[in-house]
Amino acid sequence: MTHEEILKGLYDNTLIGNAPEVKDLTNAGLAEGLEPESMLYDALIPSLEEVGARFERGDFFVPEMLIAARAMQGALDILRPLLAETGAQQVGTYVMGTVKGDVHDIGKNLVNIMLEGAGFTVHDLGVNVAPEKFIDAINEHKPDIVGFSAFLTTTMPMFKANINALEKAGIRDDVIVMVGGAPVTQEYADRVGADGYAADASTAVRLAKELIARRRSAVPA
Ligand code: B1M
Repeated sequence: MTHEEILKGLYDNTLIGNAPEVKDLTNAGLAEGLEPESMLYDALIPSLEEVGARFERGDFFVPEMLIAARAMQGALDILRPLLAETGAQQVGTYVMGTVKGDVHDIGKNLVNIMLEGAGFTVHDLGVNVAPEKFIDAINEHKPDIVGFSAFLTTTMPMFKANINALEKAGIRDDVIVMVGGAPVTQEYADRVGADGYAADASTAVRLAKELIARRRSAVPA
């Protein structure tokens, strides 16, 4: 199979949620020397974008979105160690979760993989994470950064609720707050008082490093 055929197969089979075929094609891609990043950004993510577009048009329903997501997760399980394999030095600690009311996790998981690859220790709290759970995890792990993911316009207000909870617990200034997720914008992040926003996983990693460096240089030795 050519690289183009594998990428097209990954796109088409993710779209219809054919998880076994997506797994086989991911393995075939690796065997044929395709870059993991290429499979991700040239096939798997565009396919999920098309799933979302079809859902919006009413051509797909929740079950179709779910099986497409499962097919994507299968590929991510195979690609995860390769995407994270950089041998980078430990650069910081990150607590991450999808906010309360929201069960989307593929984008969050991808950010986690890239953070781990860049040398972060990541404590992933999963999905539908209540503010108290973020606070407990911050108290336990003392991270440099806490990351809130939201993928629905109806769950984005949880950013503010989480930040309010951090303030109430007296730990807002102890941690950098980053936010992200498909509907989030820089303007929204600024409005809720987050310290950083990134539109995708690689920008999230770059920004996380920058924010930590800025904070460390601001603290007197
Ligand atoms: Co849902 N869903 N979904 N869904 N779903 C969306 C998000 C939607 C945009 C589809 C659409 O209408 N076009 C839409 C939201 C509309 C809106 O609010 N604006 C939507 C809806 C409406 C819903 C339901 C309400 C449907 C229903 O029940 N009627 C429901 C809600 C459930 C809930 O959470 N309470 C629902 C359910 C689901 C499934 C469970 C079926 C499934 C999720 C499975 C899973 O995640 N395990 C699902 C899926 C698969 C999608 C789409 C198709 C794909 C999401 C995805 O994984 N994208 C999605 C359409 C779309 O996004 N185009 C959609 C790929 C992923 C790599 O990208 O998530 O953007 P993304 O992550 C990026 C960046 O956002 C960023 O980096 C990531 C990697 O580059 N990023 C961060 C993420 N977190 C970050 C954190 C950071 C920084 C960057 O710092 C902390």
